[in-house]
Amino acid sequence: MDPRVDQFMAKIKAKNPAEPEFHQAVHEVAESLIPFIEENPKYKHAKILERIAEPERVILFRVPWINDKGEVEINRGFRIEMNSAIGPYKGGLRFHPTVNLGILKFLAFEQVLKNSLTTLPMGGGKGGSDFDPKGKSDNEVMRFCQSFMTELSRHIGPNTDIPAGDIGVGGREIGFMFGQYKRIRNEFTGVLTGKGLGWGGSLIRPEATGYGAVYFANEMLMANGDSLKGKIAAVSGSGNVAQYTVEKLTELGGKAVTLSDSQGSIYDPDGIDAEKLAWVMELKNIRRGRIKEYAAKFGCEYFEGKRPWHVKCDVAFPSATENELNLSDAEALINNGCKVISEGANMPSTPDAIELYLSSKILYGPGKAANAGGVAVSGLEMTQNSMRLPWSREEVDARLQTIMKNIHQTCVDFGTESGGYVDYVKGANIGGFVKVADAMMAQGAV
Ligand code: NDP
Ligand code: 2IT
Repeated sequence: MDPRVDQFMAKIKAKNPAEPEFHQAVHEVAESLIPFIEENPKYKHAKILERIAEPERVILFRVPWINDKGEVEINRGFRIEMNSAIGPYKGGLRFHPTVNLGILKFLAFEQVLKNSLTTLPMGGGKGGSDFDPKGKSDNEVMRFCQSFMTELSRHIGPNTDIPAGDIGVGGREIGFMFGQYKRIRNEFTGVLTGKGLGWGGSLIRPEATGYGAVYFANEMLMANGDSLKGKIAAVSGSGNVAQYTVEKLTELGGKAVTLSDSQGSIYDPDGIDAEKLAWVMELKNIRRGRIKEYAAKFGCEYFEGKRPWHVKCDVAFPSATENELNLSDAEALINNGCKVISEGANMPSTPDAIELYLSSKILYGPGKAANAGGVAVSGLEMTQNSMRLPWSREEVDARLQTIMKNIHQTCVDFGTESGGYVDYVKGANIGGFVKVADAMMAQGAV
C-alpha cells in the first residue's frame, strides 16, 4: 500500500464516479508509475500522470435505427479521444450491451500505453455502443452501423482518429461503417482499420491479436530457455482473438484444450486441432452459434456457466473480456501447474489475481503488452494505406513478430527486478509511459 497511490486514486474516484473499470486500470498503472515519477521529477512537475488520466475529448451521441419490425430503437454511441501526443487517436470500437463510459475510458487509457509500446506513431482512443449485435439480422446490423457512423464521421478521419474492431465489431461491421463514411465524406481513405483485403485492409490484421499474444508468450518462455512446443493451453473466448490464438499456438507445437463464451466453456483434452478450429470459425463467424455446440459435435465436456480456468494447463490465454479471471481462478491455474499467462483480452485478470501471479513469480504478460499485436498491425494497415501499396503476408507477419519481440524487450528493460524476475506489469506501464510523457512535455501544457 503506497499512500501516494491512494491519494492520487482518491482524486480520480471523486472526479470519475461510478467508473470502477476505469479506476482499476488507472490504479494498476499508478502503482507502477508513481515510484518511477518520484525518481524522475520532471514528469511530476508537468503533472503528466494527472493529464494522461483525463481524456482529451469525450464524444457521446444518440444512435437511432429501425429494426426489422419497423420499430425505432435507440442506442448510445461513444468515442473517447484519450491522448494524441504521439499520433492520431487509434483504438477499437466495442458493440456490447455492457458498454458504458467507464468501460470505454478504461479501454482508451490502456490503449494509450499499448500503442506507445508498439513503437508506431499512434495515440489512444476507444469507442463503441451498448448495441447488442447478438440475434440481430445482417440488415439490422447494417442500419445500426450506418446510423452510428453518420454521427461518428464528423469526429474521425485518417489523420485525426482511426477506429477499428473490438468485441462485437469484426469485418462485417467495419465494412458497413466504412461504406457509410465513404458515402458521407465522398473520400476513400484509411479511416478505419480491419478493412477487407480488397478495399484497403491488411493481410494478417484479423490474425494479429491472437498471433501476437502467442508470440509474446513464446518470447517470455524463450527468455527462460523454454518454448511453447508441447505446452498445453487454456484459452477463453471463442471470438477473433481466441480463434487466432489457437491457430498460432497449434502451429508452434502447443495444444489448446479449452474455449468459452459468455454461457460456458468446453474442455477438449485431445486438443483443438486445425480441423476443429475451422469448424469453430464457421460456427462463430458465419452461423454465429454458441460454443456449447462444439461439445456435442466433438464429444467433449461442456461446463455451463463456467470459465475454463480449472483445467490442467501450462499456459493460459484469457481472450474474452475484462475481469474474467479472478483470484480463485488464478489459484486454480497455479495449483494445476500453469506457469505462463499471456493476455489477449484487455484487463482480463482482477487485481488480486495479478498480485498472485507476481508473488508466485510466474511469467505474466499483461494485456497492454501481450495483445498489442492487433493494434500494431492496424498501424501497419495505416502505413500501407498511406503508401497505397499492400505488403505480403510474410512482410506483415515478420513486422508483427519484430514488434512483439521489441515490446518484450521493453518490458524486460523497464521491469527486471534485482533478483532477475521480470515484472512485465511494471515494464509495460513504464515502457509505454515514457514515450508519451516525453512527447507531452515537448508539446507544452496542452
Ligand atoms: P469477439 O467479439 O470476437 O469475441 C469475444 C468473445 O468473448 C466471445 O466468445 C464472447 O462470448 C466472449 N465474451 C464477450 N463478453 C463476455 C462476457 N462479458 N463474459 C464472458 N464472455 C464474454 O471479440 P474479440 O475476440 O475481438 O475480443 C476479445 C478480447 O480481446 C476483448 O477484451 C478485446 O478488448 C480484446 N482485444 C481485441 C483486439 C482485436 O483486435 N479484436 C485487440 C486487442 C484486444 P459471447 O459470444 O457469448 O458474447
Ligand atoms: O484493444 C485493442 O487494441 C483493439 N481492439 C484493437 C485496436 C485497433 O485499433 O486495432
